[in-house]
Amino acid sequence: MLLFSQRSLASGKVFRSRSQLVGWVGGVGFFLIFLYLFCNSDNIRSNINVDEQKLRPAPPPPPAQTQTSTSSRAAVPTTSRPTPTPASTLAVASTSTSTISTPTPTPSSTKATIPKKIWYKLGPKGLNDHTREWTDSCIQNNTDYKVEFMTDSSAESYVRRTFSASHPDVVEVYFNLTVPILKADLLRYLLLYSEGGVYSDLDVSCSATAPIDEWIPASYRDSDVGLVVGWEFDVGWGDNFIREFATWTILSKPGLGHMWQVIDDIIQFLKEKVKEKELSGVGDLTLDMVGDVVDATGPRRFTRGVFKSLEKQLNKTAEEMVLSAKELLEAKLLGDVLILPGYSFAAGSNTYDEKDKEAGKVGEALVTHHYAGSWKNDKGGEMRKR
Ligand SMILES: *[C@@H]1O[C@H](CO)[C@@H](O)[C@H](O)[C@H]1NC(C)=O
Ligand SMILES: *[C@@H]1O[C@H](CO)[C@@H](O)[C@H](O)[C@H]1NC(C)=O
Ligand SMILES: CC(=O)N[C@H]1CO[C@H](CO)[C@@H](O)[C@@H]1O
Repeated sequence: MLLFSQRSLASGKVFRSRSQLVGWVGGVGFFLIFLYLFCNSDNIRSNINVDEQKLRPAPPPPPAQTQTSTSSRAAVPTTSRPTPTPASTLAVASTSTSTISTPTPTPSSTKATIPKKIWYKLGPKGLNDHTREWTDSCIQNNTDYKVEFMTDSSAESYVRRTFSASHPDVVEVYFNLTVPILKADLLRYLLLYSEGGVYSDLDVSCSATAPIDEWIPASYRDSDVGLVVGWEFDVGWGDNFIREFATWTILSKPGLGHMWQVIDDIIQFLKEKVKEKELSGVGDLTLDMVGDVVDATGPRRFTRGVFKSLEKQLNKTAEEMVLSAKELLEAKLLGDVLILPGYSFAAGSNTYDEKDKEAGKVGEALVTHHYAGSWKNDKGGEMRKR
């Protein structure tokens, strides 16, 4: 606005009469008011949305603490990095999958901050030397964070305790599911939805120089940040691939509508698969039947769900939001979702220009994902002994 009026003055118009001056000033005033309303219509809209969200009931109550598990040994991890999927296969990248269920009432975000708690999920074999070292790096460099290692059984108790009253269908799906990776994916979204905090896979190590409290850049610490995600693939792949958020590390406030969207989409997807394959329940689903895990419950499911939820919150299309948040060298806030650049959580799968590196525009890796992928067997992970 200031810039605009200075420019008008700078143009050095000469007014021959007072009425001409008044008329000109009035016209400019009108135009400025119009311009202001036009520019702010988005803000006005999102404020309305936020207020609507605040009127909605609270999320399920947080569960009581579960026990911390002791660990045993597991196989030495193998490393294999995924590559992004060509965009041509993804008609659904941005648009919604059909949602049959009625939307679950959830607030979009609360005034609360992201809880200082790190969540891990152990497989039946517990930790090994590698995962112990990696999880230690996060725990020891963030001593003010509580840490909880969920086990198969503590996770089931937690899901039952937390969601039985409000979402019995979710509990039923969780208990029936047998494929470990599908269960583990669903669990992380359920934990982040009900409890919030930092979810981390066991094969992730943390920077020793950037504590979690500093992962949100200083310029955003006063903003309403509900969810912090990092691009898994963003820079160095051209344009013809699907952008997705890493799910090995996610930070969230509890009760986010974005997270519920992801959960709801997964429940619908699994139920539809059961119908399509004419099974008796989700317990009969195998890894083969669900197709690509990345799409079913993993990073692309998560990314689509978050953008679908943001579409409703911000009245923008996923495409325009992705375009505004791609090839990031700095964090970008969309609504209450803070998207970190590829180098933050996935330095190994993003490549940057030398000149950007030299100019110091490429920041440090906050976490390193070691791609141990214990779920990458034909059963989708370590099976529990029944
Ligand atoms: C869960 O399993 C029970 C018992 O097999 C079955 O009756 C029910 O339909 C299943 N529910 C889902 C959602 O798969
Ligand atoms: C959302 O945006 C579209 C186009 O940008 C506009 O036509 C529509 O009226 C908007 N809806 C709301 C609820 O603001
Ligand atoms: C500053 C700090 O606490 N650094 C620790 C980060 O984690 C590594 C691995 O556990 C430790 O060796 C550092 O001392």
